[in-house]
Amino acid sequence: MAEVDGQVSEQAGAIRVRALAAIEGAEAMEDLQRVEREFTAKNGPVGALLASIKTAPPLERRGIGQAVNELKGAITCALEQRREALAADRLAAERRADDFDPTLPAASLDVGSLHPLTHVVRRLEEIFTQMGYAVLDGPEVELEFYNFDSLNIPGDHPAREHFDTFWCRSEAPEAASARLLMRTHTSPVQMRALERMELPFRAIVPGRCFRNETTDASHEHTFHQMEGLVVGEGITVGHMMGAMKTFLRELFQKDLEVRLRPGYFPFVEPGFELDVRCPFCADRKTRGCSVCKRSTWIELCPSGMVHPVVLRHGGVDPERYTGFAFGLGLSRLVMLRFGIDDIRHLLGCDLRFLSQF
Ligand code: FA5
Repeated sequence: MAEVDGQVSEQAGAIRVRALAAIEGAEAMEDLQRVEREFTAKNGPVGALLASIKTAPPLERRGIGQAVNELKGAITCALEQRREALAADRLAAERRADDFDPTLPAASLDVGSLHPLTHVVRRLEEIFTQMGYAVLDGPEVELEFYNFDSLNIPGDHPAREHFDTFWCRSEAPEAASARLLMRTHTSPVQMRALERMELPFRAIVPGRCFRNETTDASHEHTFHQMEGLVVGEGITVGHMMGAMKTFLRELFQKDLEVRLRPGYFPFVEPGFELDVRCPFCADRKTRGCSVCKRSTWIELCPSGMVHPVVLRHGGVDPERYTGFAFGLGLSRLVMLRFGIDDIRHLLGCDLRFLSQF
């Protein structure tokens, strides 16, 4: 062990005696904090001793470092013991006080809870990962190319009118399709997945979308969707129906009928509207309720077989591979699951609403 310079060791001993006496003499937490600051601050006595290392001969430096560490350890230990003793004294004094009533209920803690959207997203992720799906993410500020063009919706396509878009302003002039927008749906992640994922694959994409729409009880400018995409050899509409039935059975804990109606989206062919038998009145004798507007069916999501043009844009050979995609209205599914009658509650940040979950 390196030899400690006698003077340093004397100084360390003196600081230790002073520090321990000051700690022992602290009558309250505030005094103890002051003593702690005084001795452990960089410009305090321990700090000064440590700084002397810089000017000490090389052979003595290790010894000085060791002496300072021991000193720090002794001070920390004494501080800790005094802190515990003061806390115990304070508690004992409170218990002795006349107004201490141990039968009073404890002060309530404000405990947070999960947002209803988080509940449903976590459950859906659990269900779909059990079915072998990957959970993907994509940018909310998206390129026009991914949101529209790559999905077979070029600039002059009338389907663009369906998506009321928030465009991002930019100082620099952009090339066509390099313009930025707030994604209007989770479908752009379809193209990003096709570009990156190894085939075959199954994926879901829960996420926020934005539309420049007038809001009402079932429309928000900011809402959630969950995209689903499965691509491989021999994938058919039958596989899509199977996946939807399975996830609905898991989510609602009962077998629910689904049906397809024709639907149109430029990035699927054929395209469908997928409906589900209303989970709230399917079992009852009197069919129809306010949730399904007395029809016993609820519109669940648009869906379809991925258009060959989209597969080609993603570098996938449509002669060999097929796939299905769906775009679940997640916000509306959450409303259905928890009986919420106005979508604006979801992102309204009202604690009276949120604390119910
Ligand atoms: C689409 O967004 C397509 N990308 C869905 C798709 C994916 C089709 C894959 C085919 C294949 P649509 O605009 O219909 O489709 O929106 C899908 C769902 O999002 C709707 O059924 C609805 O539940 C929800 N949604 C749409 N706009 C809003 C809004 N303003 N507020 C709340 N939910 C909305």
